[in-house]
Amino acid sequence: MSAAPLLEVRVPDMGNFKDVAIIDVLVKPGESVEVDTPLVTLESEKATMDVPSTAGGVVEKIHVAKGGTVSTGDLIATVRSGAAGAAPDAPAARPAAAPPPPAPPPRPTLPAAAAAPEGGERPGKLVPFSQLGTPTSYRPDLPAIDEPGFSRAHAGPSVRQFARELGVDLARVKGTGFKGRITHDDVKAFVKRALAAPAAGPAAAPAAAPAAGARPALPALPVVDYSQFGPVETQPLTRIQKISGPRLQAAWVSIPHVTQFDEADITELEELRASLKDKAQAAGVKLTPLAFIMRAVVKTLLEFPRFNSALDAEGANLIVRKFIHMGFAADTPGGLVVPVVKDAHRKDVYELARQLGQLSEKARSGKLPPLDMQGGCFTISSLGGIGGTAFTPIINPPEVAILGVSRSTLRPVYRGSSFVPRLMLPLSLSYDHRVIDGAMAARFTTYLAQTLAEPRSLLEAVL
Ligand code: CAO
Repeated sequence: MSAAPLLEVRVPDMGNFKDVAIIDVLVKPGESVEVDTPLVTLESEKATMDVPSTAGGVVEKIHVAKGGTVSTGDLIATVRSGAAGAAPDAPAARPAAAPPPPAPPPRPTLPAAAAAPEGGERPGKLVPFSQLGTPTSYRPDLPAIDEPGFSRAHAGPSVRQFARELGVDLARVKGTGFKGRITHDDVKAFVKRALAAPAAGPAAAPAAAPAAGARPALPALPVVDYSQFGPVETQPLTRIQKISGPRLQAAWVSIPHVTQFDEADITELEELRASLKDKAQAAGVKLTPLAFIMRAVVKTLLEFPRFNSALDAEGANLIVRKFIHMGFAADTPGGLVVPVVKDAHRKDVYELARQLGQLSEKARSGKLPPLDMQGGCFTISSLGGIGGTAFTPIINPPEVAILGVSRSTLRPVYRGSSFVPRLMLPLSLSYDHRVIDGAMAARFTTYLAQTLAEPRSLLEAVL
């Protein structure tokens, strides 16, 4: 009677993956395995998988070690066949004496959700991160994931996928499974503890749980060495850009922005402005379109006070302001700044124009004091002097809306029974959708457009 045959288990076809890290070896020599028992866990940058045994029997030798790497066809283990579970048709199990085999046929790759039934392991299935759902670190209620620690954690692919979906850092989870392996239940218990932690007090919180209200870390962007593609020069950001950059990013990430586009017929407004411009200039005032637009926005805000409000810190109440301090974006050599015209609702168009000129001048010469940039209720960002047809301005918190103005153009507009040339001004209103809904935003821009289209009212004295 001959000895039971020695069978080889090799790494199945992994497509383009090479030198994939072995993050766990799940069996030892002398242990019994069945067909499909996971032998090792591999993790590349993009996928994680268990390599299942293709033979049933007793593990004779493990040919790889945790921390090493493997590629398709590499020998993982030799298994002395004859024990329960041997599969006569297992494709990758061959007598050890056989010549080096070609890569075994690839198994079909299933989407992660289909491959991982609740509580069970489905080995050998590549699980691309793109199919893993929620970005890993985008959970305000859980600590950020430490990727190296996550890779080292003793857990199978479906548990890893489950943890990724929930944003759980496996490095922090204590495994209660066989040899300390982390199970689905361990991940669930971790999440329950993390969610209960704030109510239970700081002592019960996970070590690195963020403070209440803390923002989740953003997924990291790749660090690129651009010089590998061609000559480069590093230019530091200006002081203003270094300050405003994180604020703009915070606003962009924290506020659900929607932008409502509209256009106003400012043909008559421009005729009126042209008729007043020289006289105003003689009095030392540059009567630009922005002064009229600001006056029209003040009137519109008085009709729609919600746009002049702020959300309180808890996001539960609106603070509706009874004054209008109007910010306007100014392009300066050092970067974008937002001077604020205080009490804009108490100023006529000439006074607004005067303030715009003075504040712009101070901003461009870098002499704008902090007080002149504080207390804004609503901002106008005008690119009309430069060009463009529309854009999506970023809200300037704690404000809840911002008006973008682009360059006016003379266009044929159908009126009555024919086209007539009209000067049309593009408006782009970005608003915080937590505070303002789309219908209200459309009413706001419609009212504003009508106000701009009938400019006489903009010249009324302000009491
Ligand atoms: N359509 C057509 N022409 C316009 C216009 C519009 N919407 N708005 C202004 N103009 C014209 C003006 O009439 C002026 O022409 P004249 O000198 O012949 O009268 C010319 O453009 C320049 O105007 P201005 O820029 O001097 O004055 P302003 O009041 O329109 O704007 C200010 C002042 C400070 C807002 C502007 O200079 C500025 O800095 N704009 C950039 C704002 C910005 O960067 N926004 C982006 C923020 S988000 O990144």
